[in-house]
Amino acid sequence: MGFIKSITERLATGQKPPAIRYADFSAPAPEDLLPHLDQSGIDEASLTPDQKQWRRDGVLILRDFIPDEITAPYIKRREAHPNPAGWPQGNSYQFVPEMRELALYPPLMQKLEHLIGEQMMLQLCLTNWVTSQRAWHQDDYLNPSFVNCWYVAVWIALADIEPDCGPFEYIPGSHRWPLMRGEKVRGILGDLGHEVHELHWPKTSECFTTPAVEYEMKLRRVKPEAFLAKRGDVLVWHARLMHQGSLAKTHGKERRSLIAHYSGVNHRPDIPDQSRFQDENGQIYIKFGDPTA
Ligand SMILES: O=C(O)CCC(=O)C(=O)O
Ligand SMILES: [Fe+2]
Repeated sequence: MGFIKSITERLATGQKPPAIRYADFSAPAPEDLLPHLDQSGIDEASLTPDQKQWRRDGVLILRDFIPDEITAPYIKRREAHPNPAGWPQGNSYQFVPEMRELALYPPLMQKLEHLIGEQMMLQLCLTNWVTSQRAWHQDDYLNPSFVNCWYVAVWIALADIEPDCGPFEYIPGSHRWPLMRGEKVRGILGDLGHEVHELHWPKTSECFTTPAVEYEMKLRRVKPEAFLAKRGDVLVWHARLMHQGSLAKTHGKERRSLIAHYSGVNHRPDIPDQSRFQDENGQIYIKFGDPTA
């Protein structure tokens, strides 16, 4: 069976299958544990246009969504940062109110709740103004496995995002693919003799996840789309959406954005109440480390 399958695939893809395949580090998503919009058999007619787009594509694109006066304070603060890579820590929003206010913009938070079905809380910001060069992955695998897609991320454009800067790329509909599992990826990495470092395993494991995902894309005959944008445009993406920070065609070209990640308030039993803080609008963010700092 393996031999015939591999010949058929080789004819379909023109390529030898990689030794490690997508199925080796993914699993069917446990449907009864997923958010409502990920369930099969829901009444499509009852959904809003935003929910329909989410269910179909795994993204919600909100053009011209954040007014300039809301992005301005963060842009000013970020421009003044001495490090061209921005803040190195993912929890920098704890110490930078301008970042937190942008990531917790109430109309955006309402959209997230509308898609996921519960209030979302901020837990990570990426502040680099060049591409992350993170190869294909679904974000859910970065979390404990009980999170099961009660997680979402947003890409907020802060200037024109052009094709050669290494834009965010995604595969529409890939939020219905099997779910990448962190423990499976770490298991394979260890078996291959690599160190499974607490922070670095998602990057180290790209040596086998990238060829496996690229092969899977060929088999499924799907092509990525790039998020080209203007200041104030937002792309919200599903925790199971296959995406990457593509390589810049013009090396080092600026790509001004704020990327923010959120978890559902009822799906993080590992994050204690003492680490959850509310801003003046009632939006929740997580403080890591000493919560009194
Ligand atoms: O650099 C990018 O656009 C993608 C970053 C990413 O994968 C993420 O924030 O989850
Ligand atoms: Fe990601």
